[in-house]
Amino acid sequence: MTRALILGGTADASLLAAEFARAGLDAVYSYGGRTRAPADQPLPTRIGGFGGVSGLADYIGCEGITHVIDATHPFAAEMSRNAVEACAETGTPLIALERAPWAAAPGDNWIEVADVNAAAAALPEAPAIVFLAIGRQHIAPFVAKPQHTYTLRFVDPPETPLPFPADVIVSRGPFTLDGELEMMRTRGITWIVARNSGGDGARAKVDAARMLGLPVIMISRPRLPERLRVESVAEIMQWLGHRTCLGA
Ligand code: 3Y8
Ligand code: NAP
Repeated sequence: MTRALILGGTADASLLAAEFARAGLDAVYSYGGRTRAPADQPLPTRIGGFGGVSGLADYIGCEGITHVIDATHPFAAEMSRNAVEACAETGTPLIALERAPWAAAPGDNWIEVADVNAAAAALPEAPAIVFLAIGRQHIAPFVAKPQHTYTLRFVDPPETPLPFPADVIVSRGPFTLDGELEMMRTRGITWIVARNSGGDGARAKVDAARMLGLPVIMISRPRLPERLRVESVAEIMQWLGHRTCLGA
């Protein structure tokens, strides 16, 4: 009898949860507890870390989990690594639901960098108006470039003082092209820093940058251990041996 653990926190994970609920499958949806009011899911939901690899392995055993689906964000590297280790330890089948990275299209002006430190280093020396579309957790490296005017975008209002002066937009996405164009034009944005999240939920800023001819410092994804990986909910359901209404 299938009992799945969905490591969630993305739009794709929400689509998967809806399909599980429609199919009446037994599953638990898991958030890391990063945001104040995560979206409700149509499945029993847990919020918070497991306590590393051992905590996740214990959870799998105690909860009788038969399959783990890692539907976390491509930059949630620690969670994904822990899932690979805990599933190997417990002999639990694991699959990742992970959308393809965005690829630069004609007209894009991307500077691809390996991580957020390289992204800060890639900004120009001359003062610029920078939209940091990388959330709240990893903005400290930009302290090194105080000459710029920064706009940040967080899911929740900041609870602690920012490490540098910046204007904060509070919005959880998904974002629209018109909304991104409007924001960039009214703020006179000249540079954008983004993670290569992939998917549609945050793609609009990349399309808006191309339309406005703005450079994007694009942070490449962290390397993850080898694991079975698909890009669609239908492939997950097939993997579980369930036919779906998604035409699989
Ligand atoms: C808690 C769940 C949905 C899901 C929405 C997707 C789309 C919008 C793109 C920008 C970039 C960013 C950020 C982003 C995207 C979707 C999706 C996606 C980027 C929620 C959510 C949780 C989180 C955690 C949050 C991080 C932050 C990152 C904001 C819910 C809304 C910037 C990633 O305050 C914090 O600590 C926030 C932390 C991890 C990265 C960071 O370092 O700040 N996501 N985002 C999940 C959990 O607790 O397990 O609250 O409902 C989910 C979504 N975020 O409902 O359609 O599917 O990718 N999320 C990045 O750099 O790309 C926004 O502003 O343009
Ligand atoms: P991370 O750095 O990879 O994980 C750090 C620790 O947070 C994990 O070791 C685990 O703690 C806990 N954790 C993370 N995701 C969890 C989940 N879904 N359920 C239970 N515990 C979880 O994670 P992150 O990058 O901060 O991402 C946190 C959440 O936000 C994930 O759900 C992710 O899908 C979502 N998200 C992240 C980004 C991003 O840019 N990183 C973007 C959009 C959405 P323990 O070790 O104690 O188990």
